[in-house]
Amino acid sequence: MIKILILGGTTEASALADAIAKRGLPAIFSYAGRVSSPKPQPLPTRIGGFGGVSGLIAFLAQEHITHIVDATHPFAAQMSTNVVAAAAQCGVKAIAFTRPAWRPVVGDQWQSVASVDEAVSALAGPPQRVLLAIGRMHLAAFAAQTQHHYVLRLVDQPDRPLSLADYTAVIDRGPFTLEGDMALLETQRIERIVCKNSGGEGAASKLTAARRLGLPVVMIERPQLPSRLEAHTVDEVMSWLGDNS
Ligand code: 3Y8
Ligand code: NAP
Repeated sequence: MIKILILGGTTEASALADAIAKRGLPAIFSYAGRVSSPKPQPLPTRIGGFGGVSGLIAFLAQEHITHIVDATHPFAAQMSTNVVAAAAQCGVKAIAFTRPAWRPVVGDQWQSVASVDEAVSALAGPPQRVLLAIGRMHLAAFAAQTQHHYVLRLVDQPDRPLSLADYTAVIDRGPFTLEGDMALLETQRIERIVCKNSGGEGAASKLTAARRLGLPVVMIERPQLPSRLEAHTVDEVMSWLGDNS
């Protein structure tokens, strides 16, 4: 009897959860517990880490999971690495549901960097108003470039002081719109954007807005992931589930 574990936290994961709920397949949706009130899903939902690879393997056994769909974000490298290790050890079938990286088009002024630390070094230079659209987890590194005024886009109101000196926090969750991002860049007088190459639609509007306003973007490229079976559409995942159930 098929039973699916969806590792979520992305637009793609939510779209898949809808399709699986409509098909009436037994499934559990999983969040890491990064934000205070994650989007409700039409499936039984668990929140929090599993406790590394061994914790994940124990969960798969106790819930009789037959298929894992890793629909986490391209930067959720630890979770995706744990999925590959757990599936190999316990024989549960696994697939990643991910989206292609963004590519620059004519008019884009991107500086590609390999990591958050390289993004910090790229900000050396005279004071600017910089939009940090990378969420909350990696902000501390930017305290090394104290000369800038940072505009931060966060999902939740910070519950403790941030380690940056000079910042404005904008509390908002995606998916974002072009008009919303144009307004943000203009009202906050943004001169430069730092973001992750997440791909997908939910975070892409700031790139279109930056192109229109002629703003440079420091683009943090994706971390390396272990090789794995990948799908890019809900239909591909649903047929993989059908073919393998
Ligand atoms: C907790 C669960 C859906 C999913 C929606 C997508 C789109 C909107 C755009 C900017 C970029 C950023 C951030 C972002 C986007 C979607 C997607 C996406 C980027 C939620 C969610 C969870 C998270 C975790 C959160 C991180 C942060 C990253 C904000 C839900 C809303 C910057 C990534 O405060 C924190 O600790 C936030 C942490 C990981 C990255 C970071 O390093 O801080 N996402 N985001 C998931 C969990 O607990 O398991 O409530 O929906 C989901 C979404 N955020 O169903 O429609 O698919 O990517 N999320 C990035 O891409 O750069 C914002 O501001 O322009
Ligand atoms: P990560 O660094 O790869 O994972 C760190 C640990 O968090 C994992 O080892 C695991 O803990 C736990 N975890 C991650 N995703 C989980 C999930 N869906 N369900 C249960 N536990 C999970 O992950 P992250 O970058 O912190 O991302 C956390 C969540 O936010 C994911 O759901 C991801 O899809 C979502 N998200 C992340 C980003 C981003 O920029 N990183 C953007 C949008 C959404 P254990 O080892 O204890 O099992």
